[in-house]
Amino acid sequence: MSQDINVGSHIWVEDPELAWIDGIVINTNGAEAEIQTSDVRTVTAKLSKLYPKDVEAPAGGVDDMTKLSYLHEPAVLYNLATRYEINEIYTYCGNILIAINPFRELSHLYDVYLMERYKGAQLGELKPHVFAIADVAYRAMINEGKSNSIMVSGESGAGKTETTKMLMRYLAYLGGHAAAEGRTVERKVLESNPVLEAFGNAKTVRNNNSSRFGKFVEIQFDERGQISGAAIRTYLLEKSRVCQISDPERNYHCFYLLCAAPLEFFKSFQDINRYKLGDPKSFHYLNQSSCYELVGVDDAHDYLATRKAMDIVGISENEREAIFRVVAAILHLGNITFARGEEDSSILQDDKSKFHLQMTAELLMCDSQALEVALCKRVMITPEEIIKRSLDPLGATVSRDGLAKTIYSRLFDWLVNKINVSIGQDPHSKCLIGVLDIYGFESFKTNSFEQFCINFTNEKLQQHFNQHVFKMEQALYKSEEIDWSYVEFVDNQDVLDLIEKKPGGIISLLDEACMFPKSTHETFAQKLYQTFKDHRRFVKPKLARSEFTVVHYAGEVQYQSDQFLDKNKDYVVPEYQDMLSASKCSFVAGLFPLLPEETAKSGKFSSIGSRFKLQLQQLMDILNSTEPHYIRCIKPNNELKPEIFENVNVLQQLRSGGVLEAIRVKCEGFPTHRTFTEFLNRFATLAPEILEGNYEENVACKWIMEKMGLSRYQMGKTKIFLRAGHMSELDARKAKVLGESAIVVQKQIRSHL
Ligand code: AD9
Ligand code: MG
Repeated sequence: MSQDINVGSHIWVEDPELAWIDGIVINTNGAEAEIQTSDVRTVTAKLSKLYPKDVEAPAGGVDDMTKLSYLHEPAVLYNLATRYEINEIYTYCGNILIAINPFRELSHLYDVYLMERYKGAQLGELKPHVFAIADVAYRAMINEGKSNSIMVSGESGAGKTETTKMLMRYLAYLGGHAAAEGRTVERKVLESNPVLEAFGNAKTVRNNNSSRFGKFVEIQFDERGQISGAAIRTYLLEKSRVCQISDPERNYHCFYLLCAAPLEFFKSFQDINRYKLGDPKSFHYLNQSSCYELVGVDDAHDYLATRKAMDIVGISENEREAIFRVVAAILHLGNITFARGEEDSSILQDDKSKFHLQMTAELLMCDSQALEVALCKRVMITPEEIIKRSLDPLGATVSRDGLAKTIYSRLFDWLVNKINVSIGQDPHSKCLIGVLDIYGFESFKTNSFEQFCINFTNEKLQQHFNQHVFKMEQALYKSEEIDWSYVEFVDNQDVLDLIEKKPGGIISLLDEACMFPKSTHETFAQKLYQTFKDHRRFVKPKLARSEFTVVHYAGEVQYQSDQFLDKNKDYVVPEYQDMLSASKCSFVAGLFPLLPEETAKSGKFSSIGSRFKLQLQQLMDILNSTEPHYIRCIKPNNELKPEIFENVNVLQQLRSGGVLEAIRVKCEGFPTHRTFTEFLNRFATLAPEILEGNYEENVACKWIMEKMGLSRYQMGKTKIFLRAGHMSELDARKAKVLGESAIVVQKQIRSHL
């Protein structure tokens, strides 16, 4: 870059606060330049670190990064910031959509009128939009008979879930049964969102409506392009939130909804007295934080809305009643406290605890005596004998929380399953569009097993993105022998090996540790230190006894291993299992189906990490069989407020989402390629004369491009490679030619009549 920069040049220079700031070079001295910045400071910087600024850039920015005259980091950032300022929250980068959270209602952006406009429009013809991406996926599916997927990613609060809902709404609009009323498939698909949000979302410091689970919605279509079924898969619900929250976060929305349930509604069902709820402040699972209400959210209203949505997705009145009864039971369960009994045993602390125990048992319709014993005692099976051991108060509390988490996660799984059964799968569907809304990369002060799994997911998705955008492009260019200077990118296969290789990866070692009774998190960490001491993606932090650092594609993350073993064990205490499967409420009993004798007795632990790895592999298999589309959501600030665009923050997200790398590849490369035959089938109308001559296919392709005045394309061995913008230009010209010939035909017909 630097050779074009002289005194008077408009440039971008690095800035610790703004990431980049524009300025004018006022002096140069060898390899250094003196710059006057636009906020009137004088700074010096290396010439090689400066980037030219496009002074003729359009005032409102460009809607596709590939249209930028200078394509570099500051230009990309400035373009996004400029657009954000005028509420243009969507920008393309080739065919990747970047969506910046407006943190304000932009309802005009999502109305039916706009949906109609995007229907069938070419990508780039209208302003960038989520509808446009959904439309491309839908058209590609219809025209090519191939499944598509749309992957929405970004950090917490970036807008993934909102974006996903827009995508689903648009797909329901395209593939809906216009004339039909009532519980259509698409209506059920859409109404599954508020239901899952009520039970799987919570306020966190990063997002007032944070999804605490990952979600892949597979929408199936029939041969006419109508929605014929759907399947929702969810990943790793954050169970710990049920019994542990920190200020100013909240527990899952459903708890507050139920506490706020309108009285008159309850009276008609005579439930209020049975639930004994009322003030959320009186429940331990809710009062660990001082946040109970959300600004702009009316829990009572949402309670009714959730029940209505539950009805639409096919959850019966009896089931709804049972679901909220279980939710209430969990709140009461959390209020049972223990005191020290004889020796190391524990007893219920006071009358209040007795009352809550009674309430829990009543609501779960199980035996209160059995519940008390199950909470305070544990049966140990050794090869020699069966021992009944008392738990101390701390042990009983841990046991209580374990029960709450198990019941809640079974309830959530039940909801997902019920919704799937109710929507129904179409066994004849050949095409689907998958929409993925999954947690983005996380790096906090303390990172535990959850962050480990989340970041593992992101490594997998990043590899998919890499493979798609980079490897496939490059392999193709290579095989077609076209002129292409290779773009470097960091592959992350080595991190994936570190995490998931079997045997020997972190997950395998964790499973081994969980199976060995004497393991502690410290022995587990020692094993990691030994095994990976020379791995370039693994670091043992100085003075660490049980922490370990993984060098992820998006940065280093230090994990605290102390809860890894516990969190990896998916194990339901047999006493709980027996007690709940004997519940007089068929719904509760159904959440705990009796296990085959051997599984129950073997006490073999099931590994959450390994199961998650398998689930993720299945997800990747589906994604790999589809044509992918990517939406990268960006959170412009951590205050969750409109009009604030934090450069450094945004840049970090562009980097960790692979956007900056993709920009380089997309723009330096050839975003569109077609075989000569495909190209001629599509565009021969632009040069009818070639049909008369006996041209080689590649010559004919060239002819068309030259006739249209397009250059900088490349001819491969079997394909023509187009630069960004070529395809839409050709399509537009074709549409014009076809329009003109249609008018001629119409005129001829009219003159005949
Ligand atoms: V998390 O990983 O589940 O914690 P998401 O899903 O990325 O996160 P979400 O979609 O929930 O974020 O968006 C956060 C909030 O931003 C929403 O509750 C809205 O208040 C706001 N938001 C996001 N996208 C839009 C939008 N397109 N228009 C208006 C939006 N507001
Ligand atoms: Mg979300």
